Amino acid sequence: MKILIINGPNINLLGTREPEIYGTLTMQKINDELNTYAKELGIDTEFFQSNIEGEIVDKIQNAKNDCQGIVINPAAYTHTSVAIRDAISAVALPAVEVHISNIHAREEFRKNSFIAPVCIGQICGFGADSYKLGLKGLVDSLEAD
Ligand code: CA2
Repeated sequence: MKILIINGPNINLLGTREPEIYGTLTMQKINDELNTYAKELGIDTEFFQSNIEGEIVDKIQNAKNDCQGIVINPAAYTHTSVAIRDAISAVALPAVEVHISNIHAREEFRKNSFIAPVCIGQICGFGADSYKLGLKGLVDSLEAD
């Protein structure tokens, strides 16, 4: 089983600013820990980060070829992107939306997600652990099918 892990805009800056909201771990450290966890679950992963909406759409479309599911932190595109939502719908791969912060406890504009309705679930508010929790939920769901 191979799962694609997607991170959206500015996630590559994690660990440099706003540690009170996003913690102190860098994206590379989060990915390294998630890769170790994925090995414990017995699955393969591919990591992708982009600050460009169209690149994320292309990556989701291509995932159909060799991945069984997607864990995605769409970052700011969560609240704006019909294109990423449509791409997830189009490929019909199970996806889990994850966020480091609790988007429901922040500004009003962060409470709406264009992506969550086309995902099998959403995990937010558990810091870097949100990725592990999202991956576990996705893998369990795939194995149950
Ligand atoms: O909590 C999350 O995971 C978010 O997806 C993070 C996004 C934000 O736009 C979403 O509403 C919630 C922001 C990504 C990174 O932003 C940084 C800001 C300052 C320093 C480093 C990263």
